[in-house]
Amino acid sequence: MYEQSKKLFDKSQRVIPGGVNSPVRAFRAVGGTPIFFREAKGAYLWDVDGNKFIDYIGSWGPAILGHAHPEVVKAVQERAVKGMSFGAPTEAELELAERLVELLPSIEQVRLTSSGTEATMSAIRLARGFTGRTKIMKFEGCYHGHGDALLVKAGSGALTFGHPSSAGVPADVVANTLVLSYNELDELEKTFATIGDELACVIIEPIAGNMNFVMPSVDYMNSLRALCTRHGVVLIFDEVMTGFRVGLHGAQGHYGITPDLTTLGKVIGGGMPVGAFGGRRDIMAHLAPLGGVYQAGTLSGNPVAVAAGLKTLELVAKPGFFEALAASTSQMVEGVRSAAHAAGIPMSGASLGGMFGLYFREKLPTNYAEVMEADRERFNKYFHGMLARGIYLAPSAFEAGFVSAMHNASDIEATTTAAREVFKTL
Ligand code: HOZ
Repeated sequence: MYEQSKKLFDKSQRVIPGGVNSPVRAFRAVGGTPIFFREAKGAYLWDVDGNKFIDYIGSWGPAILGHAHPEVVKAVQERAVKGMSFGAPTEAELELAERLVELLPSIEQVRLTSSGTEATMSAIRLARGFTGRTKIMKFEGCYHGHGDALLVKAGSGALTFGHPSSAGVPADVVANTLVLSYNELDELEKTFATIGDELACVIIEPIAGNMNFVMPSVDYMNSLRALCTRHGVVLIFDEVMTGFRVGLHGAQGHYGITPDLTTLGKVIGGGMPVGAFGGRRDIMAHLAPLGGVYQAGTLSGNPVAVAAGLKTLELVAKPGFFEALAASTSQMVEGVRSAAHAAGIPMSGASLGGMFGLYFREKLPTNYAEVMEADRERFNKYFHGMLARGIYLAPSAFEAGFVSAMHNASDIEATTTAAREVFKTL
């Protein structure tokens, strides 16, 4: 069934470490051979062996309009023939910046990068430059790209700073990164009471998408905002995943909270490499060339990528877009969850906009420790069962899933039917 993929994977492993350009693609968590894709259109993927799949990864978020949306493709083609990169300002990047400022009122100024990782690294440097403080806080289970200072796991207690979670990251580099439990108010308050005035920033996924999909409580998020304000700490919302995915105004719109800085990526590039960070004007004014915090990029604001992003934002802003997307996403989640229950399998699920999580445990997880309690072995069997029935899910129990505007009622029905069959075998 996957003969060509297997051949390509064997060849790839000779010239690409692990055969992939990003570790989760290697299927290590679920076992088996990664699938090599040939083509994608709308809600569907076709692999090199000719198998067709309904896609619930959507390139890990960007494909909100479905793959190869004709208007996005046209915008890219029209732009590409006029020059692919200038390393100099273009009118299109101004337009994208204006659009982001308009849709996310917390952003007064924004700078474009080429990836979400660059955006989060730069936002942290900026927060440190702005506050003159060194320490930063993040949360267990939140992933903010692979910048050194953020590849850190929790220390032995709330007030112990972290340890590198990757070889090659010196202990010194993460010595100032504090890792707290996600969504645990007591711990947050105690930590702020002790070192709040020493923190440059707190960076958080306001809805976590890298430990599957976890929504913190409203109370927790409001308290986090209030504590940051009281202690002069820059609050960074990492909305690389949630931005223009859970709703037109992101997770910040959902919670009604104004962060000081926001990082973006994925949807704003419409499938091309774009990231961004932006927020309060007084903070952004510390960036070079205005201020002393250096940040740059040859392909930042790349015109072809920006053209894809602008067209995507135009289309997702159409009235009713997110209502329809949210309806099909929750219908799919509900369908799969009920199928599991009917088979006597504990499963919980949640979604917002076009992003969702399903877990093999009775109750929705609220933090990393609870996410870890989900039945991974069962997930792996479920993953392969769904794959064999043409449903392409993230190859890990700890990734959020994504639905596009092109997933129609029969795709959702096919998905729940497949799930019903697979649950009988688990
Ligand atoms: N950062 C993504 C997982 N949360 C994986 C990206 C990729 O493999 O393309």
